[in-house]
Amino acid sequence: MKRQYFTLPLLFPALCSWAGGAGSSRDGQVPAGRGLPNVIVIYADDLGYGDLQCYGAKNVKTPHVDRLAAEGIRFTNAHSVAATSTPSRYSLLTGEYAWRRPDTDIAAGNAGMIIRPGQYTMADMFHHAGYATAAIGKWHLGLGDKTASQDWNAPLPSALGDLGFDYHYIMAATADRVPCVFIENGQVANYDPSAPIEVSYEKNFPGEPTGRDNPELLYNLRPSHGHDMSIVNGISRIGYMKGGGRALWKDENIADSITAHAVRFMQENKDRPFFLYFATNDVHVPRFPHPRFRGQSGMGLRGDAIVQFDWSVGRIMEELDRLGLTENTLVILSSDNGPVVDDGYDDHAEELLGGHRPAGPWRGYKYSAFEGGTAVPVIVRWPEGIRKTGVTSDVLMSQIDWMASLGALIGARMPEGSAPDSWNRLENLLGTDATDRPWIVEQAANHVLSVRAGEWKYIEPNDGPKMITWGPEIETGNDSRPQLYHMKEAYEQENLAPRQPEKLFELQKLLRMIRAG
Ligand code: NG6
Ligand code: CA
Repeated sequence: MKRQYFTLPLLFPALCSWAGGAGSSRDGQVPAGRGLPNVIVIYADDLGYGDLQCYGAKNVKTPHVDRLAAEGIRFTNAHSVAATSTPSRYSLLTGEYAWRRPDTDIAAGNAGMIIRPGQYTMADMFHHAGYATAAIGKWHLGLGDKTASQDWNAPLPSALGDLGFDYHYIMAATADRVPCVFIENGQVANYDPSAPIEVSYEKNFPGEPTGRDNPELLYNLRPSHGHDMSIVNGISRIGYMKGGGRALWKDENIADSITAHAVRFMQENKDRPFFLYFATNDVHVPRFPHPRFRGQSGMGLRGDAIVQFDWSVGRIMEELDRLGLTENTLVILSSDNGPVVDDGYDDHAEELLGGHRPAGPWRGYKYSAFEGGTAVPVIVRWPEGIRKTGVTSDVLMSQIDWMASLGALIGARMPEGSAPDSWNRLENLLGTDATDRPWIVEQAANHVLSVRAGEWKYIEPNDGPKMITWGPEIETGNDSRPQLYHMKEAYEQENLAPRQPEKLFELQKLLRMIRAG
């Protein structure tokens, strides 16, 4: 497929005269003090299409996200690239489909850096256009030059500085995976020399308690599936770790901590364009929101984590207002994959739903080849650049295109071969063109690919089980027969493959072509 970076008619001509970075308003005049727009990607974890009030959520209030939607565009047919975190994040930040690479599955906390330092990333793109760049929050794309051999007691040989981020304050993987410490600019933040850190995904360290052997040491948030290895803060995790001392995060403070670092980054860079990749831990397991959010949703810990997420969004928006940056900041809010209710801790999420539908109208959840795996909320707000606000768009969209689209926005010059799968769909993002992308690809947890084109969806056949085998009751979308659905109904129900062989053949051919690159 042809790259489309430079084909977009320049919507904001002076803004797109990238050299020098001095931008302009819509009409081409350069108002004093105005420059290229700041860009903030707010990337939630496992937040479902139906989890926000503006997407019809019940039992939880999300006023800040709703304000963002009221002042921007809310997309109703937008997709993450994959149904799990690591491949979605890889694709978002590199513009390359994760399934083109063999090593992009859910990463352990001691995975080596998956994006290679030589790859051109979204952060490189902003950095080279003169932006200050930061990654704050969940990373989950590996650190260090090799898997399992990181020395967490010293600066890591490779980290996000090599990927175009001027600043980072991140969790190596997820809150349910060790090491449970923040990494700031390539080394453990708040490092405690009296408690050296050791990490293994193979065996425990002698004498260290685990959830499996010492359940009496756990808070009442117990594992329901897996998650029975090292205990940190009374919660057992995936993987083993020792040490950490005062560097260990407190689960109830993660949202406060990353939000405070994001706010500080904005303050420090208020006078120059910045790119902030703000990847929240909410609403991934273990859900352990701060006490001030407890009981706020009526849905227990999962709902309260949504309230906490909304608070973080509100805090970022409040700071933009305070700094006078709201008008010229483009905020994109989304999630890395579809929702999951029970994801391995017994937090009563299932029984407390009370009619709430985390995936909205879609079938399936996180991990699934059905739409619920990758159908995610997407909200874009940019007061200075978006004319029609408070509207919805049902344009078919994939996060794979954000790199080239944002590149077009800032007039980036990208090296040949970078972001190979990303197309410039900026006009979709800004609401000036509602033409669907001709097709998008979705990746399920087991690498099964689906393609959406026009009104149709094809899921390739595979012999995997119909339900996830290792835990929660989630439909995988697997079938040994090819599946073809008409997407007029959101919920994939009737497999039309036997009745529509020509359409099936057309989509199979399309997927073969996409795979071949
Ligand atoms: C699974 C974990 C799940 C979650 C997921 C990654 C178990 C039983 N399940 O293996 O809890 O951590 O990996 O989620 O261990 S993701 O959103 O980061 O992809
Ligand atoms: Ca996720």
